[in-house]
Amino acid sequence: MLFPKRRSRDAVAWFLTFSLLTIFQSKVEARVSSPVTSVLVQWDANPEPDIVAYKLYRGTESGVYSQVDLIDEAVPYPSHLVTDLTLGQPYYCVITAVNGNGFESGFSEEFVINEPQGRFLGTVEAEDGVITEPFVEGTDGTHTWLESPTVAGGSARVPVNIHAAGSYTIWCRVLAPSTSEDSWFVSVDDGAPLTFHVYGTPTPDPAEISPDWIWRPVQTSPGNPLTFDLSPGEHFIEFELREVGGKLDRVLVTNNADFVPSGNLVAGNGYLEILDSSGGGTVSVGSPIRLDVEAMGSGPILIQWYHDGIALPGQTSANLRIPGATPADAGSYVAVLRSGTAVMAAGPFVVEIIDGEPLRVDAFTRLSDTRVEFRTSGQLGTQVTIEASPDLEAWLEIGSEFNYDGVIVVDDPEAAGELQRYYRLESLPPEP
Ligand SMILES: [Ca+2]
Ligand SMILES: [Ca+2]
Repeated sequence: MLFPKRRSRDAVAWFLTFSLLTIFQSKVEARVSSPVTSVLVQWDANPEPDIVAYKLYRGTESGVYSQVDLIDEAVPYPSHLVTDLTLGQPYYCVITAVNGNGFESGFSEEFVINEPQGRFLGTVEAEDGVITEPFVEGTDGTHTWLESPTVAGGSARVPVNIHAAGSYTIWCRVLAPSTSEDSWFVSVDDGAPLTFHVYGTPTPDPAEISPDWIWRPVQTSPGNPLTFDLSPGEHFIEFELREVGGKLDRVLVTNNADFVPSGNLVAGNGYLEILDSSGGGTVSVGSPIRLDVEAMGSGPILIQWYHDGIALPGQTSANLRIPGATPADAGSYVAVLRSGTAVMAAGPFVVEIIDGEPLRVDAFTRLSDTRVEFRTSGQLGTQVTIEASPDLEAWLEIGSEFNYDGVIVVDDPEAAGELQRYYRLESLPPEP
């Protein structure tokens, strides 16, 4: 990656090797009112000998950098912990290098840190909220819930932490065995209270009424969950019991409209689910490799892609993209996902690279010893056999090389002293 030069004799000439950054979300703290996060950014050193510092610019809008961190050292493997980021807020960043004369380079290519990946799901126990009477805790020894056995009312103010801006559905695990104990008032962030009938209507079909604990979304008509636009940070959902007898166990928020909770789901800080993954198969040389994984976690999801067991720098999003495939990109890919205490792997995605162009010799060189070099195009990633002949009649195989990059070198000692020598190359298709 090349960077713009400044028009000054003393200017920093610029990185040749700034590769895109490996980004690790190193820690996540949850404060009551403003959860923050830190991201470790690493980059390749500027190879010039007189670099003394780097600057990392960032802002919440692309191209607009409102904050700058000075990294006052130039080490072989520079890195910087960017702190005080709002959870789930993407930051647009560039890096510059500064030399001993105080000259600063142009900007690196812009990159994004702290970008939320995937879908989010959070659960919280109703009884962990701020409770006012006549709500009281009920328990069967295993589970605990909120109820008002004799008189309606009371409130439970339940905090939820949101890691990514989006449109959220609120699900509740409730026991509502009759139409006279199946409704709550619900408000989000002190908004106007909504009437939440568990079955979506005050007069449900009797067949809908469940004698067991069930998950139901906050809805105003059957099968039409309400959605709430929530920003990253802490929000409050408040419940007030509208009818005596209903029981409220836990609350779940998710920006995955397709998610339907079931059973005794407790997400805690370690819920991670791979929703979908795709990619792999046969890719032509020069075509893009695309591998995708979609996941849902109880917190921010961190992703690292691996190729044959080696972590790929910068491939930390849900969508791996390699713009022009080469034979070296063939192999097995895995995405490792983390959310809170949960770790999961997606894949392996097996990628085979094929080159449909016929093999062609573009240039031929006799090296200073007895070796010969062919510069070829087409059929990258195949095995190529090389035969030699003094007279176009008697052919002898002198080598068989894997064609990684089009340059094929083979030793031909019998060519020494010969005035004429003929060669032919044949590509063998990969084993099926
Ligand atoms: Ca009712
Ligand atoms: Ca509970």
